[in-house]
Amino acid sequence: MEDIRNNWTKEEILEIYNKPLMELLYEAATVHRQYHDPNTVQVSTLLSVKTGGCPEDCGYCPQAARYHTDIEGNDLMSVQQVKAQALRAKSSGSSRVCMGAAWRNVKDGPEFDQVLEMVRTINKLDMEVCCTLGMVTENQAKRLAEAGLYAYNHNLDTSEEYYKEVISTRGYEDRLETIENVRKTNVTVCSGGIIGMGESVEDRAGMLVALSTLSPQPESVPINALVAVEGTPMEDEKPVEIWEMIRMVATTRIVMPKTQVRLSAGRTEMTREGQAMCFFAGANSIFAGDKLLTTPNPDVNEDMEMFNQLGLEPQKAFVKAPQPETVEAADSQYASLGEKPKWTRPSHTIERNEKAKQKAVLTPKK
Ligand code: SAM
Ligand code: DTB
Ligand code: SF4
Repeated sequence: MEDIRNNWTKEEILEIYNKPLMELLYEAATVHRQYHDPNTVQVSTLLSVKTGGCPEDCGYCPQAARYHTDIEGNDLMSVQQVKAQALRAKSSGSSRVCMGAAWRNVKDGPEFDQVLEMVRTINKLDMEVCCTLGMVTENQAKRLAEAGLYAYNHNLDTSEEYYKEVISTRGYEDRLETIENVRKTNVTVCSGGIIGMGESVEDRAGMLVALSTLSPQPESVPINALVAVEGTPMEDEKPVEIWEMIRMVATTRIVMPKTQVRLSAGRTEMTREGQAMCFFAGANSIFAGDKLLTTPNPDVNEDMEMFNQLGLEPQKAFVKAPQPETVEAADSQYASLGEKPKWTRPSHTIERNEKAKQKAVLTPKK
């Protein structure tokens, strides 16, 4: 029953997205049941291991140093701190820890070595380990794989066309190249995007074309609703309507049937009924814990109550792919190459990003 298509066109995807809602839901739920247990939802916990001070200009991101948001920046956490948080996440029902760093790209050196040790430590707790550290080279991806990394998150965020309206400090091709580098290892790929950034429905479909034509398709696709943070260029974007989220989840499910579709940022604004419709439409993963990276997320107890009401069970670790082995640092085959990769720097002007930057210059940080 392998009928995964890697040739979806934008027109086909738009046709799915715009179907009458009841048709769309029925179709998505039917596909969902062919490939997944509809009563199981994978639960991940996010851990911001290095927060704020990022050199990039991503228009949605509170961690970009050039905008003034009131988040608290932090240097890289210690391995012991990460271990303690991972144990807490495990005891509250999470099967995966996703470690995020506010970096443009990974740099070989002591900080990356420390992240590799975090990966080894969490894999030894028998939890799936995911990292999202910005762009990575092939050698860096291999070193992460060797440490026992289960997944690497690197979002395409939107369509190639709209990307130029969101970020000027890197190109879409950098994102695709990083995903290719991860694909050269056994680490699974997690890549998705954000809706509610002022993009058109065509851009949403364009992003789904880019993701669904990857071969193989990403094992996991997070769908985020923009969290409009004060001080960022997108602070005034209006909230995403639940119907848009449901349509996006359902369309993602239909074009990427085997993928875990994650209902990601934005759940604090959704009712339980709204989230239930997203699960019906094929979402089968969430981030749990009262914080995403820097912004709020529903309380774990509330989520557990919702799971009980809906009869949902958290997915066990390593049911979709086997647990990787961890190679200790001393036995590593892949030395640090001290690479200085040439990721692109388009540096075109994005008006709203410039405005937010100017505003930050005029209003010094509290
Ligand atoms: N610095 C790395 C990178 O950009 O790849 C990893 C961390 S970055 C915060 C991970 C992802 O979080 C982004 O690609 C974006 O999709 C998501 N994100 C960041 N800020 C967001 C916001 N305000 N609302 C929704 N999603 C957001
Ligand atoms: C993803 O797609 N969403 C997560 C995770 N991958 C890294 C991050 C959401 C961040 C929301 C804004 C914040 O909390 O800073
Ligand atoms: Fe930096 Fe990632 Fe935020 Fe962009 S999304 S500013 S790269 S932390």
